[in-house]
Amino acid sequence: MEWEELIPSSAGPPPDVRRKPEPGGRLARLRERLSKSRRALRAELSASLFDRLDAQTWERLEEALIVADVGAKATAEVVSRLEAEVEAGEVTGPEAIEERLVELLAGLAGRETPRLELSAKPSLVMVVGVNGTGKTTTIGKLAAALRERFGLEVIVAAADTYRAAAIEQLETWAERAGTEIVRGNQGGDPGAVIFDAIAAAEARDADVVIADTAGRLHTHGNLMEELSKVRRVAAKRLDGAPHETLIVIDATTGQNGLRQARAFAEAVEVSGVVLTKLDGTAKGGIALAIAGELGIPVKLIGVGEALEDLRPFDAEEFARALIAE
Ligand SMILES: Nc1nc2c(ncn2[C@@H]2O[C@H](COP(=O)(O)OP(=O)(O)OP(=O)(O)O)[C@@H](O)[C@H]2O)c(=O)[nH]1
Ligand SMILES: [Mg+2]
Repeated sequence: MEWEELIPSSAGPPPDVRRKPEPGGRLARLRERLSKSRRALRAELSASLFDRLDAQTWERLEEALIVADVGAKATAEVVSRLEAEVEAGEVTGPEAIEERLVELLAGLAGRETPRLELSAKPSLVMVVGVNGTGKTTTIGKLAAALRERFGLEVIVAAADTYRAAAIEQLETWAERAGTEIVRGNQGGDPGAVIFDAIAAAEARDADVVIADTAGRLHTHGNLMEELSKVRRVAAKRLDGAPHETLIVIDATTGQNGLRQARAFAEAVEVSGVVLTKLDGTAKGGIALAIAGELGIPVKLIGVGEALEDLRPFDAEEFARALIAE
């Protein structure tokens, strides 16, 4: 999926947009980034798995999907459906079976194309999540993509006033992304920083404010309450804000990530998931199951530590990158 599909803007990208072609193509690069998950799947799902079809075939497929963290329920659904279709003669031949598997896996993530809602000016994007999941890094990458691909003026708000060095870290990313930063003082009120950032965006006619927030454990009641308070402050200050609330989940934490997302969704209305560190895990299958489990779409995925390692999530492309030879 292209960035332009994730963020449809009537104006379209500016003419001077810097398009970096991906060496070998997008799918090839995604495959390479997901190589750990691919390898884990391939261990079971060898090229010849669908050459001979018996009970063992389906067991091995099930095993492979479970190992890749597609989740027990989703795996059972996909495998029994595929088996039934094959037995009914609706799908025949190894290649067609593999193709149908890709389709069924992609279908787990739902049929709707995910969108980032940034049509208001300014729009506020709040980024939340447990400590160390990749919030600040994602903000840097997203700010760069919005600026470079859409010509949007972005202001990042250093509303993680809690962790030492958090402000400096965001400053470094803002510099890399070429965006402005609004900062408060360490230990200060995060709501006030967002308040100031919105005012700055209005004054400068900027398009998007992206607010970093302190990492917090989803089990920590006081901190979750603070987050919903920050959200209320933003909502009062700016119509419709926050326009997006993205929860950042570290893919390597597997099913625990689902628990985190549920708790955050209770405290603040979460509009999308960013799944990070997919390059460092064999559990990439969670990207496909997460939307069905949570009812919240995955909108972006992180596949590395560099500025360009964030991409719109496309379930079919993702399933293909995981499965297809
Ligand atoms: N491999 C890989 N590493 C990532 C990705 N996203 C973030 N990281 C790394 O994860 C670590 C934590 O990232 P941060 O952006 O600081 O995470 P955070 O959620 O802001 O952390 P706190 O502010 O402490 O809660 C850093 O070392 C990042 O480079 C990714 O997609 N892939
Ligand atoms: Mg951070």
